[in-house]
Amino acid sequence: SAAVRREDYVAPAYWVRTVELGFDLDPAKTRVVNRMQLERNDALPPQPLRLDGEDLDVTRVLVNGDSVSFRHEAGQLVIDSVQNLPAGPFTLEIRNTCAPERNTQLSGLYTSGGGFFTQCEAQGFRRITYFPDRPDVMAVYTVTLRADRVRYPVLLSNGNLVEQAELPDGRHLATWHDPFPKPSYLFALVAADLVAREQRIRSRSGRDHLLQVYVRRGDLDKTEHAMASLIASVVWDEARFGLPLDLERFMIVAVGDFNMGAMENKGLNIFNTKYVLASPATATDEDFAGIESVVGHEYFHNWTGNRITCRDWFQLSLKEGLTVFRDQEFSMDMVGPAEGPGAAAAATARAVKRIDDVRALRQVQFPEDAGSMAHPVRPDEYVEINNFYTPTVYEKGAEVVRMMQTLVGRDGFARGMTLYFERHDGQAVTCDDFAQAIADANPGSALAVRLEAFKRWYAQAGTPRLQARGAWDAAAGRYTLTLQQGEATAAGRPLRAPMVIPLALGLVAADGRALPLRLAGEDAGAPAPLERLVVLDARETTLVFEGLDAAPVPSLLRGFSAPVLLDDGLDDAGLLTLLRHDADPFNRWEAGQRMALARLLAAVRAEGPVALTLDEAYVDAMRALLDDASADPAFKDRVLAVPASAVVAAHLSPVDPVRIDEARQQMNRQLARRLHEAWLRAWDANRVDGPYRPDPVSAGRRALAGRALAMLCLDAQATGDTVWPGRAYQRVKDADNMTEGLAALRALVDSHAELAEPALARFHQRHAHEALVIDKWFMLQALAPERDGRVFARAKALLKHPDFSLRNPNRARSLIEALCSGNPGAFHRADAAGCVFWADRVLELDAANPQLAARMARVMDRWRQLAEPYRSAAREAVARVAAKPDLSDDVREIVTRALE
Ligand code: DPP
Ligand code: ZN
Repeated sequence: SAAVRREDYVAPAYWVRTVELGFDLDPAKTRVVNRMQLERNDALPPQPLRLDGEDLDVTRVLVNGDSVSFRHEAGQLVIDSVQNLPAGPFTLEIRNTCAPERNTQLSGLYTSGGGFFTQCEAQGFRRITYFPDRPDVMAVYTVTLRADRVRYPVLLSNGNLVEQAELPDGRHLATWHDPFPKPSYLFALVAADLVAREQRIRSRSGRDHLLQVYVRRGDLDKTEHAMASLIASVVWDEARFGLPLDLERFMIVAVGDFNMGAMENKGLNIFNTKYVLASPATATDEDFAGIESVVGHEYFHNWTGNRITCRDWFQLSLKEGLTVFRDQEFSMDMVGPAEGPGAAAAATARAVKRIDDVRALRQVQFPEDAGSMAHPVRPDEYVEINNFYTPTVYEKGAEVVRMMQTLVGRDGFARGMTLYFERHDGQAVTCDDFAQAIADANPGSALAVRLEAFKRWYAQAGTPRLQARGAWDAAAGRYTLTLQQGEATAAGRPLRAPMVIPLALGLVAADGRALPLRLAGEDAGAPAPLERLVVLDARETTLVFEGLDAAPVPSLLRGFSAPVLLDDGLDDAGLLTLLRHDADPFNRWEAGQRMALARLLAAVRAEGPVALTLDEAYVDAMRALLDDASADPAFKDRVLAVPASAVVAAHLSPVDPVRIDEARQQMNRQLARRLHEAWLRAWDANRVDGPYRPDPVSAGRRALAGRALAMLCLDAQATGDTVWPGRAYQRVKDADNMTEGLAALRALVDSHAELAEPALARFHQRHAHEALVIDKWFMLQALAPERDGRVFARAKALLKHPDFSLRNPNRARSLIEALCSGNPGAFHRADAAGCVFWADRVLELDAANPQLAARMARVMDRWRQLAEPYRSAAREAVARVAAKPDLSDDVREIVTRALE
């Protein structure tokens, strides 16, 4: 189908006030009776009634009880006879059937593990029944489910349970009523054989609520953390934003086949098992953190997304950017407080969370901004909306909200949220409405006075570049900093207007002192702050700092105060000063990463075979940090991590992924060799005793110990040592938690140790019945550093493993996405076999699950930037996919844009 454009928005011609849905659930043929109360939108001239529908069989259409003639046109059911559609309220009844067991797209109503589940965002409801399937049509739903009592003992839908009854023939029914008007994308139903962990809570406002986490029998012992995360989310949203739980009953249901991470259906969140199930034996520290953040995310949607929703899908970031921001803040507050007692102690741990979020942004969103799918946070057009659930809409969208908070302050932002709900509760609105509310609640703020310019963050694609150059006048004690905004990364876009960039900064002396920041013209007698926020809104800004008694090193963009690519021109000496002394832990980390990046880039750019030799200065700095007993283990782990391939690639043109991979591997081997003694000490110092707990302190220690073990095994490969691989193998056998067991397995696999094979076999045998653990087993093999083509060959062979299935999204991602997008060094090959593999899988997947296929197709977004021979191989593969005649809209949009 054709592209949809944001500027073409028109209000709906008909409103739906109430919906009564009746389901006779049957895997082969489910019967749906859909009775709606409609009203013409009298702001528009009378026009035909159009309802969306996909893969449905319609049996009857009645208006006020009478049959009416209709036709099908472009995926819609159209009733032309406007005279039959009265101006006042009328009833429209549709009877249709659908086939859940044949629904491999996992959009709409489908079966998984013998139960029925739904996924309606963005446009799945039209695969259940005919409806104006757009988010600005909000209705009150009453849903009756009828199904076999034995096979489907649990029958759930949104809202509150109002009736349950036994039926003849071994069937039963349940009726649910959701009092909140909602768009169709928030509809959900579940009918399955499940059990629930339950918890009754009384919220701050004194209301009682029932919280439930539904899983398959046998998984109940893995629901404690999800429940704890849900309770923490309820408490946090009320404390931080004054937003209480508005439902008597809040349900989470886990399902093994799910395209997304989770879905915020009103009162009935449906989750990928990956973000619910966790026990120490099956889930890593990262999984525990992921569950906390996704449970939080979906819960927070209840206000930001459900109570106030999107007018149209171009506004997706209205709910997603804001809700990612909220879940990031939640996770950070769970680590420790931002202000008040305990804040100083929590600062580094909070910074580690920020570092992880920024790492993800740079690894995934920055490349998106620089590739064929680059789009603004609020896109202007789409062919398939599912393709726009992107890191730009989510993660960059969250950065935009974060900048608003930075510009108006934490309290000012909370006031803005309050005004947003005062104005728009119960409505479907736009990103403009949100920004306006935050600005209006903070008149005179740096945001309010530049609101129109600030909103370019919603409108312009690409990552803005910012260049900073300083000039030091020792005699005058004056430092002049010139900041210039360059062009953004998005390929082929017109020159953009300057962005509003909040720049948090400090100045650090070579001896480590934080220097006072007195701008020229300010009172020399008054105390000057040690950190400032400067708002850049012009192409060029000059800042003059006076009264300095030492040459400063600029520490810019502290805490990553804006999502830009900064070039500050700092040399090793400056970076070392920041790494050692910066008061901002984020920028300390950044300085260490920048030093590593410079060395990788030099090695990749040099002529001839890649030959990276780490210099003493860098090795000494890393050793000093590793041996610094006062430094936080999680922080050390993040500094010692070699920058990701995508981060290195962002600075290269053309991009040779194999050279990048080679340089990264050499760097890891040298860090392993040269810091051998320090890794031994880190291993010894970071043992975690006692029962497993996923708290950030023990997780940080495990992360660093895991890295030390990986380094010791890597070095053992070079020296012939067998002790460390032996220890790792022992740990695979008897670790009492998945974090340590998996880290040990990875240490063996990544170092290509001989013990990797038996370790993989043992691990598989031990966890054969835990699908989420077997996903890890596949993924770890697909992500191993390539050596002589062995990793690629193994990944290809794993396609035929009896546990592999393309139909299960988690499993497909764990092998295919991991190899194609997570392991560029193995995927890109001179013989083009990686690209052939990719094209085959995308075509295979597209026939069953276009959404998932389109996700995999994104691997080739940046093929144009590749060096030869990888570029030609990639182009050929993309062209082959594009040439397939009956491609889904999803994949077609991705490959067409890639070839444009
Ligand atoms: N399930 C997705 C999310 O929560 C889409 N809303 O972000
Ligand atoms: Zn979301």
